[in-house]
This record gives sequence, structure tokens and C-alpha cells, in this order.
Amino acid sequence: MLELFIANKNYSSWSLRPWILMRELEIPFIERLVPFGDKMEPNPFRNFSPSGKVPCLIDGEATAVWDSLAITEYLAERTPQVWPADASIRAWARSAVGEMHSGFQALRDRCTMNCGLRVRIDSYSPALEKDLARLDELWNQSLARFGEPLSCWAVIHRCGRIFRACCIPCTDL
Ligand SMILES: N[C@@H](CCC(=O)N[C@@H](CS)C(=O)NCC(=O)O)C(=O)O
Repeated sequence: MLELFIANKNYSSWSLRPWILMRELEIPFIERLVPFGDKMEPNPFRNFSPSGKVPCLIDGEATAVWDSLAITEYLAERTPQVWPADASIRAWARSAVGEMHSGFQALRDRCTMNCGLRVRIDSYSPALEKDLARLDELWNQSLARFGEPLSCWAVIHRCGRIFRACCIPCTDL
């Protein structure tokens, strides 16, 4: 049985990515939730994750997958519904996911994940505005092209001036 190590769901958007994906696609797994602690040394995440970060997927004795995108690809090898069936839509989805995985630095720095808080931002730096404009573009493009936001990640959804984390499963178009 696959084991998915994650941290607190309120704080760890990286953890939620494979967690949501696996739940949505009904891929069986054992959830191992290891809460964030104080900056403990040695880092307790190192007990299961080579990078000392979550999420980390463990498949038996031999396989550890310690990055959310690598986990997605590992699951896609055995679960075709992870990515859209159509090659062109799949390319779009992979690009959007890659962009989300490696970009949006200003948004990440300014709007860290905490589902227990409603955050009102009083000053928007040009870098943050740029990230938000690109996020809107990505979201609207997906709505226009596919009729729904298409992403297998939790994405930060801009809702007026309030930010919410919301998640949209990837659909098999
Ligand atoms: N690129 C990694 C990022 C993982 C990551 O930064 N995880 C954070 C939690 S959300 C973490 O484990 N932080 C603990 C630390 O840095 O010590 C992924 O996609 O899995």
C-alpha cells in the first residue's frame, strides 16, 4: 500500500497537492500526517523523506518519491486519469502545473498558506501584481478553453482582495 507523508493540511499546500489528487482519483493510500514542529534538529521529516520535506510518497521498501510533481508523475505511470487524455490539453495542463510548481515566487512569499486565516493585503508590490495577473490569465484561459479550471494542483484563487486556497482536480478531457 502506498504511504503518503504530509504535514498539517492547513499550512502545507505542497502536501495537499498529491493528497487531493489521490483522494479525487480514489487511489488507495495510507495517510501519514507528521505535524510541523519547532525547527527541530535533526529534522524529523528526514526519517522518511530524503530531502527532509513533505510531501513524500513511500512505495514499499525500495521507493521514496519526495517532490509533489515527481509524485504526480509516479502516480500517472499507473493511473492514466492523472493527466488529460488529449495530447494538446495534456501539454497545456503540464505547462500550467510546471509554471505553478516553479513560479509565482512573489505570491508564495506574500501569501503563504494558512487556511485558518483571512488575509487582507494592504500593499501589492509590482511582482505580486504580475503574479496575480498571470494567475487570472491562466485561470480564465482554462475556463474559456475547457469550460472549467484545469489543474491537478491546489491553486491560490484570487477572490476580490481576499486569497483562498482552492483545489480543482484534473479532469480526463
Ligand atoms: N518542491 C517541493 C517543496 C516541498 C516543501 O517545501 N515542503 C515544505 C512544506 S509545505 C516542507 O517540507 N518544509 C519543511 C522544511 O523546509 O524544513 C515539492 O513540490 O514537494
